[in-house]
Amino acid sequence: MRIRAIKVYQVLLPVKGGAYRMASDTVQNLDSTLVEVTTEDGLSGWGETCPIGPVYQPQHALGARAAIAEIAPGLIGEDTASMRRLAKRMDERLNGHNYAKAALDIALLDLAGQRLGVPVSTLLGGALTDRVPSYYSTTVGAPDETARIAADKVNAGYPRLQIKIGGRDLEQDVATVHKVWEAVGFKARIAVDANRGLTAAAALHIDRLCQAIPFAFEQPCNTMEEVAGLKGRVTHPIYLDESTEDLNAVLRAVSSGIADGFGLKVTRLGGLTKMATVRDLCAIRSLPHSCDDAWGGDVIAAACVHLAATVEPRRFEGAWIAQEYIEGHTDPANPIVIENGHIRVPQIPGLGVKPERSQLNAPIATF
Ligand code: 0XW
Ligand code: MG
Repeated sequence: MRIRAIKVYQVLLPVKGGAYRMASDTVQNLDSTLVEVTTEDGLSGWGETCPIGPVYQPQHALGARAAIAEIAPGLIGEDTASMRRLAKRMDERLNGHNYAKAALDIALLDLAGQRLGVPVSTLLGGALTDRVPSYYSTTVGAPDETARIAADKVNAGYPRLQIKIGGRDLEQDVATVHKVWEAVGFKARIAVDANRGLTAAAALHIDRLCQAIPFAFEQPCNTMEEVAGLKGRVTHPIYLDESTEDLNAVLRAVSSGIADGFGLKVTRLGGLTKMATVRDLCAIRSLPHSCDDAWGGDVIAAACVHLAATVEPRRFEGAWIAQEYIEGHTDPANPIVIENGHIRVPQIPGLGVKPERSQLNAPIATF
């Protein structure tokens, strides 16, 4: 079936509670881009990409929309039967810009699932579970308050926490990690995420001053080279997040042994098809990883959850979705929600979510 139209929508997602603080940036209102790909028989597939502001990573909302404008006209009239041909077509229109191609990849898989009558998880190789664990990610905050929130979230059923540090005094970061550990202990797995914000020296100090606390140290420094320099000098396992800019970066991190695991973003890597390749690469070396995106509503949440369901559970570090930090849903009829720290995998054909028209403004572009 051929593609008849691609519509682009902008959705603003204010942060519940006002602001989400990371070492690299504080965000208040996220700018999400939804794509609706319609085929000649009237079927629609949805995709989404929502970078967490323009500073967290090189990807940003206006860039996504500019890239989609470059790519989309070249997809009109194309047959949706071959995902590989459509990916090639996207690459012929624009070099790079994986995060924009990701929205289209997700929409095309949603279409394929609906057409074949299977959930997207089936297209990704098949689900191993019908309910995936999530994790709670704190904002950079005062040690006592962060520990209180951490304990609450563990009591609410989250099996894993990601504690944000960085962008402030070392003393505060070290105190936060200790207080969280005192509050939750072995009741949850812990990642400590500095979002690129530490110098190698600061990362070495935190590692030493929190020696006995079992956490994964996520993206402590800005570049993969800086993180590689920590290897053998820190005792905590190191996970990469922002440095996984594309499949080549992941391949490099896996093959060189720089990373002990990953915080992965579906859109940064180029969508679910590329994310499935990363999942399989990680499996070869028994590497744990999450399945997240930077931000976004129900469409990107559904995409993360479908892929999450296909990951070997013993290595799965959780699917992070923005639901705890946003009000409302783009699909109030079938929202993706966290219940007891876990998320049910949609069982209906395609992604299992469809933004409700009344929740959307008019398209900002139509191709
Ligand atoms: C916790 N996250 C998945 C949400 C924000 O985008 C930051 C991110 C991370 O792990 O860096
Ligand atoms: Mg991270």
